[in-house]
Amino acid sequence: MKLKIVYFGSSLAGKSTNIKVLYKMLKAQNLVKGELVSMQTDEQRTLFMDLFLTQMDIEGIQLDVKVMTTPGQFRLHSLRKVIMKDVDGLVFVVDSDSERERANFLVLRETAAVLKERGEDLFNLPVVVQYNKRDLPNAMSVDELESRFNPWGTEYVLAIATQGQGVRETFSKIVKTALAKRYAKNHDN
Ligand SMILES: Nc1nc2c(ncn2[C@@H]2O[C@H](COP(=O)(O)OP(=O)(O)OP(=O)(O)O)[C@@H](O)[C@H]2O)c(=O)[nH]1
Ligand SMILES: [Mg+2]
Repeated sequence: MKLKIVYFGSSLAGKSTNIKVLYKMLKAQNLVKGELVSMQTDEQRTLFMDLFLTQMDIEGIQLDVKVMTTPGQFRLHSLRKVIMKDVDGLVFVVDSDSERERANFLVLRETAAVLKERGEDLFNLPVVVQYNKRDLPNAMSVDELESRFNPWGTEYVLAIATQGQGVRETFSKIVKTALAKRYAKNHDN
């Protein structure tokens, strides 16, 4: 079975950090296939995407998961649309920095629009919300973040991606949620 998981969120929210840390963790367990591909500008901002493939065996069923990030910079709208093709599950990486509140909101709105252009409804897709940068002194409270950035009422994970905290948990949750949705889809006729 194949799954495509996309991490989205505002620029600098920590998407690439999540993917890099996750790649390392999974590689140490021999669960990745090939290299981590990252394309970034000189300022370390994602220009196109980050991508890697994992292969795992769950109860005898082989699961291939393609993990990707979108580029957060606003001008890269058309790339985000391409990357969302056939997505099975999304991780919304939210920057807890109170100064990034508007950036988080704008990316949520834009992602909904990008998916709508593809005929998909962001609010009906499997999503896990990750509140990243919990180490920042000016981090917004979880209650505030929940009321603004979790319109799905879905599970959330608190993370400090730079320290690896919450990274694996986020990934496990989205794989589980996306698989459950896929299973339900295949059995509802
Ligand atoms: N303090 C803190 N910094 C973090 C955390 N996660 C990521 N960062 C830092 O935030 C900056 C941006 O992280 P990236 O992972 O490159 O952000 P991105 O979402 O990929 O950004 P774009 O590629 O522009 O969309 C880097 O300097 C990271 O080291 C965290 O949990 N806490
Ligand atoms: Mg990036």
